[in-house]
Formats: sequence, C-alpha cells, structure tokens
Amino acid sequence: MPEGIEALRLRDPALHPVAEKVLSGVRLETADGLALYATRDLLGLGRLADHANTRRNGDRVFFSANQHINPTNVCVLRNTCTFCSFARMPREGGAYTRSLEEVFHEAEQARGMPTREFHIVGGLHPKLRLSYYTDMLRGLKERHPDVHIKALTAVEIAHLARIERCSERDVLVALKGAGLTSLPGGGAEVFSTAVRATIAERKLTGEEWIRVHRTAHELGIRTNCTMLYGHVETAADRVDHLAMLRALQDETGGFLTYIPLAYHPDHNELGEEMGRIGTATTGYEDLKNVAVARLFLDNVPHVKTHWPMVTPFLSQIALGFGCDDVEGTVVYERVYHEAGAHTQMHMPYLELVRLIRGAGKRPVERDSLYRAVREEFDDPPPEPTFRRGAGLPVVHAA
Ligand code: V47
Repeated sequence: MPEGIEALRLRDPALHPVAEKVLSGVRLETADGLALYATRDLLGLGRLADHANTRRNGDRVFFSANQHINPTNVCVLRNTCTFCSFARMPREGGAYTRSLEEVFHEAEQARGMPTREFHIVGGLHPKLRLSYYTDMLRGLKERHPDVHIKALTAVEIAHLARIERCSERDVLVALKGAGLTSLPGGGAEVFSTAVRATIAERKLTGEEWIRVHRTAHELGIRTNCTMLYGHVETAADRVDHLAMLRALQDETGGFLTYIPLAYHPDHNELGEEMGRIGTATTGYEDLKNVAVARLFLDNVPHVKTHWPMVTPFLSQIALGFGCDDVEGTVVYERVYHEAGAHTQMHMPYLELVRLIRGAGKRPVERDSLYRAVREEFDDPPPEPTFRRGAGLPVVHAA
C-alpha cells in the first residue's frame, strides 16, 4: 500500500484502489471516475483531491483581477439551448447589442481598478461580423495595452467561421492578430450526444468543440475548459466528458484551467421542465465535481472555482477540495445572474485575498497565462464585503 493512504482516513472501501493509484501517480480510468462520483465519503474524496492539488501547486491559490464584458445577448440558439437564460432573439424584449463605443466605455471601468484581463463572451449574433470583434479587440488593446483579452467561446468561433465562410483557424488567426490572448472554456456543456440533444440541440457537437480548441492550441492560443453539470447528465456522461478533455490535453497541453459550472435553473426552459427554481445543484455536488475533476484531469494544471455560481462561501471551501484557482473580480456578470445566481457581481481585489487566506492558502495574483504577478498584499479590510444573497431577491420554490 503506498505511504500516506491512512492519513486520508477514507471511509468508503471503494475509494481505496483509486487512492492507491492517485498516490502512486497512476492515471485513473473510467471505472475510477465513476467510483469517485458514486462515493458518499465526500470528506475522504476531498482529502484525496487536496492531496493531488497540493502535490502539484503547493498551498498557492491563483486569482485574477478581471472584468467580464458581454457585448451582446442576441443568439440564434436562443430557442434550442434550453438551459440558457441569457440569450434573446434579435427583436425580443431585453435583447441588446453594444456598439464598439459602448464596449470601450464599459471597459473604462478598468482604469480605476487593478484589472489585468477582459473576459468577453456573448451570443451567436446573426449579423455581427468578424470585423466587429477584431475592431473591438484592437480598440481595447489601444486603450488598455497591459490588459490581456480572453474572448469568445468555441461556439462563437465556429459561428463566426460560418458567417464569414472561412475556417475556424482563419477566425482564430484574425483574433490573435487583433490582440486575443486566450479562449474561455464555455460552450462545452456536456459532450454526450444524448445530453446535447436534450439541452443544446443545435449547438456545435462535442467533437467540434474539441476541434476548435485543438486548432487554438496549434496556433499557440491557450484555452480553458468547462463542464455544465447538474441537469440531465449522468455520472457516466461526466466522466466521458472529462476523458475527452484529458485526451486533448495529452495531445496539445493547451488547457490552462478546468472550471466546473453549476447549472442554474431560473428563467430557462430546462429549469421549468425540471421543476427547479433558485438552484439545481447542492453544495455537496459542487464540491464533488471539483474534487473528481482534480483527480481525473491529471494533466490540466489548474482547477477553478467559479464563486459567482457557487457563492464565495462554497468557493472558499472548494480550495480544500482540489481547487487552486478562484474566479476573479468579475465587476459585472450577466450569464448566471439572469439564471438565478444570487451572488454579488463584483468581488473587490482584497476580498479575494481574504477569501484565499481564510482557507489557509497563499494567494497569488496571476495574469491570463497563469504567470504570477503579485504575491505580497496589503491587509484586507477587517470586515468582508460579500454577503449571503448579496441583496438580490431570493426566490423560494413554491
Ligand atoms: O457555456 C449558461 C454556462 C457558459 C447557464 O474560461 C450556464 O474562465 C449555469 O464561458 N446555469 C459561458 N451555467 C461562461 C463561460 C465561462 C465562465 C466562467 C469562467 C470561464 C473561463 C468561462 O456559461 C456557457 C454555459 O456552460 N451557462 N447558462 C445556466 N443557466
């Protein structure tokens, strides 16, 4: 038996063979992933994932000073991605499309803040051309030369290629030339064909999502990866999804971080069908998804907890369950708040420092490529500014 397994105090015998593999650096197989998802020993699972994370990252936890920008919510998939509350048809109430000047105006908030990254995602607009995005990136770079740009999911890249009748590679080359640093990990949802047929019928397939990321990696563009969990998917779907991400990472090494995204059911068709309101996942499930990912994705350097979705409180706990990366300052967020997230939109920089230190970890501010940019910080203010519910109305199930 490898040294150290007793210290994990595993209560579920099914975890023992998996833990032995983890401690000896042997890759987990599908059956191991399923055993991890099946266990009721959440604390044992968490200790194992914390061990894997600490072996890789020590006690460092990365965060970024970022600003999310959503240039449009108009999306041709509005009626077929049943989990999404953000998208609108072009003439639907609440639809918006920002002019470039409006985007630049929103980005001006970065001046009074320590922002180092713009995180830009929107919808599949039927009319916005590639030039809208390249002009946006150039304009942002001119105004904020030191701010990295992480923009456009694989779905948006594939859509632009269709509109322009060019290859996804051409789109990525043009965006890189205009100042793109990296791609966010959205649009992956769950790769299973059956799941996609239910929740995202007309979205690009899992294989196509992988193809866009492979092309980005070949061009030297690093990317993130995600999985949207907590709806109709099974544990087997989740493990298959992780296996596909791991296989691409073996091939290219281009993924920077993996982010499990907790499904939010408010104001979308899927949530209505499921009869859920407020939240679809539990803290237990959220922590499990973090821990399993850290153990299964043995080749992805970082696992990020997305505090706007799971709350700053749970994100802090996730730092002991395998996460070494926390979502950043954000500033303004629409995708999850439209879907019922009750968290605040902005996390002040020093609050992130407090959150990480409070978990017994060492905060490291990073840039978009995970290079450490700051490790010494002023003391955070004595009282945290984040609040349960953040003042947004809490909707209770009937
Ligand atoms: O692909 C949409 C998810 C994603 C809902 O790379 C929903 O650092 C929950 O790309 N409930 C887009 N999730 C967001 C995205 C992202 C987010 C955080 C970090 C990074 C990164 C990228 O948001 C979509 C979808 O999976 N989403 N609707 C919903 N109702």
